[in-house]
Amino acid sequence: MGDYWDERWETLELEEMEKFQLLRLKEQVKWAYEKIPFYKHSFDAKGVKPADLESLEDIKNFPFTLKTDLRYNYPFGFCSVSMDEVARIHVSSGTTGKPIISFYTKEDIDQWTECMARGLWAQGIRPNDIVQNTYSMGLFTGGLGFHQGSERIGCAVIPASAGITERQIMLMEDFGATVLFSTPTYALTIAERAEKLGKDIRKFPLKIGCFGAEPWTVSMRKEIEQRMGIKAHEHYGLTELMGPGVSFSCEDYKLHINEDHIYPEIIDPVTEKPLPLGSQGELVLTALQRKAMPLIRYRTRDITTLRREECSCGRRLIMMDKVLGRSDDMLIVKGVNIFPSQIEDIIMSFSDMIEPHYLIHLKRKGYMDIITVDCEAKIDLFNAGKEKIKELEKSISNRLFETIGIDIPIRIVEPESIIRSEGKAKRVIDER
Ligand code: DLL
Repeated sequence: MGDYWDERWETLELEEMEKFQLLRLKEQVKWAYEKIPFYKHSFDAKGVKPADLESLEDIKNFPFTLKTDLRYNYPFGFCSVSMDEVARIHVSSGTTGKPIISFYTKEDIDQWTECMARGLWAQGIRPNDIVQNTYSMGLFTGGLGFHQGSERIGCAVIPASAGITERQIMLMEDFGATVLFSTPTYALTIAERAEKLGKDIRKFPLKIGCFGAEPWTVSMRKEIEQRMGIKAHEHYGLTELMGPGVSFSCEDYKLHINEDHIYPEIIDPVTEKPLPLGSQGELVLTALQRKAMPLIRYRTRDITTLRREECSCGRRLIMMDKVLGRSDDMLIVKGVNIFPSQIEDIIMSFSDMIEPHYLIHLKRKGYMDIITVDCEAKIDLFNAGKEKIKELEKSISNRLFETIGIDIPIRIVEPESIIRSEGKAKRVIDER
């Protein structure tokens, strides 16, 4: 197996990959059209038939699938097999309206497991590893997705699930966990609690972290690596397209998409027109091998860029940039588009004085948008007094102005006053 879990697929020549993708796309559009009334209606309304798909380019003529389409067809509208064949149902973590459902046959779970194992293997995880899985174990796809993948590799898995941070640290220390699965923000929560308990995680056997489920910047990755003494890897995915396992970072931190399972496109989120490789836009995904829930051109709302470049890891799988954020998380303040991750990037450059925890507040005064960002002082800064704090608030704010172009006042708050996350962090309070 060497460096690859599945060398054939991970290093397949582009021409071969595209042949395979076309074959699978043809099957999937046909399956979706025949089995799911939503697709019959939406294809008919757009005047396309499965037989019209003759080349990969032709997928661009097919209609998109939106999150709202999944909601309107809740609960069984997107399930294409009978319940006898359904082996599992996952539900997304969304907080408004009906949840998003994902159906799996036994084979779907097997393929998902393979996608996970492939990514974990690329990140250096091997059968002798002891992995602590703090992704929530239940309806959320993170818990079971990572569980299955690491079990398939043959690791010793601790299915800790989320929360009870002191117990996490105890388990990590007592069992000598070598790998941690968590959201990036929960990793920071664990690191901070360990420091409070007088334990140095850098001296634990922990060597790899597999993080995902929320946007995080390269500076945040470096902060985690430094505080935990590990290599911080990444996984990207979404419930609708099976869960984690859509893409994974390789040894060179490049995110490779499992494109033999998922066909990616980038579109302009406003005009909905396809964009060429190298352009930033919304990621649109089509499942290539799923049986229980085919999804055609699903609009993820995630903003990224696709790249087909040579990678030092040797994989030929297409690459995507780190997700900048979701188009629906984009803040429009005083007419300027901002992603929380852009603010994070700047805050993190002051990490010698402030903690990597922040909260963005938005209010409206008359017609004016008011934005402020709370950042948490490190204890030394807090003890250094008001003058020093004011000075730093000004410096961060100036840096934000230089980069983003609007005035963003910073409020430095007391240590430990920003709520800590055990899963996906809430970064924005929008009261407009
Ligand atoms: O978060 C699946 C997952 C679990 C991925 C564990 C990675 C690790 P959902 O709850 O359906 O599924 O949320 C999916 O989370 O559309 C992105 O907006 C965001 N997201 C997931 N991974 C990343 C990442 C899981 N690495 C939504 N970077 C997606 C940025 C991410 N955003």
